[in-house]
Amino acid sequence: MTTADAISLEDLAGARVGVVGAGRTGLAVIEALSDLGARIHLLDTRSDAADAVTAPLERVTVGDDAALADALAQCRPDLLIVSPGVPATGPVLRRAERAGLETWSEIELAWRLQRATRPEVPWLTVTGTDGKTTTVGMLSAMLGAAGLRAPAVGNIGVPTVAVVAEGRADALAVELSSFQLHTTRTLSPLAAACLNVAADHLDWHGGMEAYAADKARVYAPARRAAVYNVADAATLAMVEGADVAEGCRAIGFTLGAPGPGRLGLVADALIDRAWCADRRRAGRELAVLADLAHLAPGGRADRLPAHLVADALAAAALALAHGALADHPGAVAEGLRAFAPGAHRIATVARGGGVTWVDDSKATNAHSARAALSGLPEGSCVWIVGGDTKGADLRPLVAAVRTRLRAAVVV
Ligand code: UMA
Repeated sequence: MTTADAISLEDLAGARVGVVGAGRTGLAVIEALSDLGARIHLLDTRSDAADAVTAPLERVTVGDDAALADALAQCRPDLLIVSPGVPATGPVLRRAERAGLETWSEIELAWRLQRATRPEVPWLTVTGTDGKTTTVGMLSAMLGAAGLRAPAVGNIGVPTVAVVAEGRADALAVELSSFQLHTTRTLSPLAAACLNVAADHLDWHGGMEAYAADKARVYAPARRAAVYNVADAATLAMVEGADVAEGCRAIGFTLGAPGPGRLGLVADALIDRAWCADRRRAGRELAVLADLAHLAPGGRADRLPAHLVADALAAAALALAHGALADHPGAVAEGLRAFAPGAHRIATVARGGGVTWVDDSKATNAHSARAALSGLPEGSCVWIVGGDTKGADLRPLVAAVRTRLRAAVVV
């Protein structure tokens, strides 16, 4: 990839910008570019792409990505903005790289727009193989409990650039996928977290190393906090190798008792020993497991899947980086109580006769699907599951969860 410093936002007026993909991301990008006065060339493999778009643009529709790469060479844009679905190893990005064509993600555009319009609005960013969506939802709820308008945006399904263009948020809780990070260059979040790294999207990135390298981009350059998972050494290694801003702190979260500089769990309490004044000697209680009980099977805090507690600790570590929480000590607990997970994600949809029906048909990988069932007793679950395997081997997952299942409905 090229470095993304040659073109600035001001240069976009009158510039030729190629937009690849007219999904949720591409449509939001087109709208923002149109406001900036760019000349838009939309490239997609679908002929009905962007039918509803009213902004003036030139459409290029071709049969496959190889033809898309050829079309790109013909329209010779000054800048390319790619949708997250466009693979790093595919012909479009390969061709752009060979041609030295500057390439941004929608996130890169959104961040530049943020800096140009309301630079005081901080971003708190979350990546990781599992738990991103839950964590940004919890983070948004905690910031909301402190009185901030802080929507959850990004890979969660809400294009960030659209929310930035509206200009109404006080802070953003941004879920970032490795796809989005791959072509993001100048982002500097207030606080950033990588929750964990397991094999996922290997076909898109071309291997585990490339996938992890894109995930690690989340930390560069974080300004106040780089949050890592104590149980996943790869995330700490990412923080240690990251080019964070001067004064940025590394903060760990753990399901064990936290030492200084960490958030963790002591009995049923979520404890902060990173942000509180007395962190060298003691910690402070942020919330208790009962604040998460509504997320557990049967509403029982003792059946809470461990990964949800980890997500809550990561969200708290990020939220506390925002100064607003200093004046609202109860915001972490209040946010957790207010948090409701999205549909189709580890959602208990029915219960009866000792059987729990769990809808996890939006599980985006085997690892998170496995975590979803960890809190259930043996033989008690009808599991509605689906998604794209994205090159992963599902056999270990099936072996690990089969004893918990009564049946599976595979979508
Ligand atoms: N297209 C091409 N050529 C390509 C790839 C795509 O022409 O090589 C075109 C398709 O024809 C289609 C459009 O691009 O018209 C679709 O673009 P897209 O696949 O990038 O999807 P979007 O609708 O823009 O949705 C994206 C994210 N999708 C992916 O990362 C694949 C959504 O994450 C995200 O919610 C949305 O942006 C808003 O930011 C989904 C996802 O599965 C939920 N993410 C992965 C995950 O969580 O594991 C990373």
